[in-house]
Amino acid sequence: MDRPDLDSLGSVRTDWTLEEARAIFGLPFNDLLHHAQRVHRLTFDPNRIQVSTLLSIKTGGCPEDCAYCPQSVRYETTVGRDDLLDLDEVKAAAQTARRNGATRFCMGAAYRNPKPKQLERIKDMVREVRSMGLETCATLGMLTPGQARELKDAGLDYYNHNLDTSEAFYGEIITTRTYQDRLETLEAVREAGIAVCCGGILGMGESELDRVQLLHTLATMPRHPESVPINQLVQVEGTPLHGRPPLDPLDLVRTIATARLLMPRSYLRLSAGRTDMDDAVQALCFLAGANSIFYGEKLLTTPNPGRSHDEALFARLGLRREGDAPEPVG
Ligand code: SAM
Ligand code: DTB
Ligand code: SF4
Repeated sequence: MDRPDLDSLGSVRTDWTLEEARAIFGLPFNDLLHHAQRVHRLTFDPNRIQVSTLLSIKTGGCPEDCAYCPQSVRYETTVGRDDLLDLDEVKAAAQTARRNGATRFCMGAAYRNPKPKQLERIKDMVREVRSMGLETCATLGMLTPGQARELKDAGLDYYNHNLDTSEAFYGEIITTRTYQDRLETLEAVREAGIAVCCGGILGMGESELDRVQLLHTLATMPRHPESVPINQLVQVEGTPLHGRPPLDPLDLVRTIATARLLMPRSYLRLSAGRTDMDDAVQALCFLAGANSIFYGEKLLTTPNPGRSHDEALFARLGLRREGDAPEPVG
């Protein structure tokens, strides 16, 4: 197996071989964490966490068949079907998010792809949120190159579009759009000059190799995504993936550490699934290089640890939010 020179880890490379990625993933846990934390410190303040807030601007009724998702029309879940929110509702939610210390506001819609009229309204939301001094992010499904340019012109900073898993496992999870469709949307986003937020989900029944392949695909893109969300599957009753065996928390930590080494300058977001993780596991994820979370009581449709819980955790770990003033000295 190609074994990378561990002391040279830390430079940005897009030519990783799959064997190198596997070798990193398979390191003894303590070596892996040591190098991940060492490399993390080359770029980032290890005690700072970026905080984003999510809002579902269009919930439920999605025609796609993503087997993890409670918003698909194909599965019977408790998620209803709402219309696209009004601009005022989005504005109010963004104001609350900003007051609570978020620096980025991410708007999610249960679309396969946005229609022209929907995109017009979403562009107004982007302009409004940006004028409030927040970074903007959206996740709306597939985009054409023209739609990506329109969003960029409206002031969109980030677009979230996940590969979710390896190309090999993908067909077990989604049949209504292909891996290639996803890569094309990501290319359109990159070409438009919007920062890319792209990651995946762990705990869907994928193998260790699938996890390494997902990271390898991300780390061999012509440019690494600026932001990489690592979600733990939130098991929702009524979805096909409900009842999957739970993810081993150490596998989550190992995946984050590998992502940190393969993509040294990307933000790694410990995304969905934190309500099922205890604080010690989250602390290990931060040690492995995770440096962003979603803040607030809710993700899109499922719960997230409350603000007071996260503030207490940050205090216990001596972590500070990006954008907050540094600790006074003396
Ligand atoms: N509909 C758009 C799309 O799929 O591209 C945007 C919203 S979709 C809910 C955004 C991402 O949320 C998905 O790609 C998936 O990675 C993540 N997600 C959805 N349901 C999840 C679940 N139950 N557990 C973990 N992550 C989930
Ligand atoms: C991402 O990777 N995770 C977020 C965000 N991007 C849009 C979504 C998580 C959704 C979890 C299930 C739900 O709340 O519906
Ligand atoms: Fe629709 Fe997105 Fe859910 Fe898939 S993940 S069913 S595309 S909302």
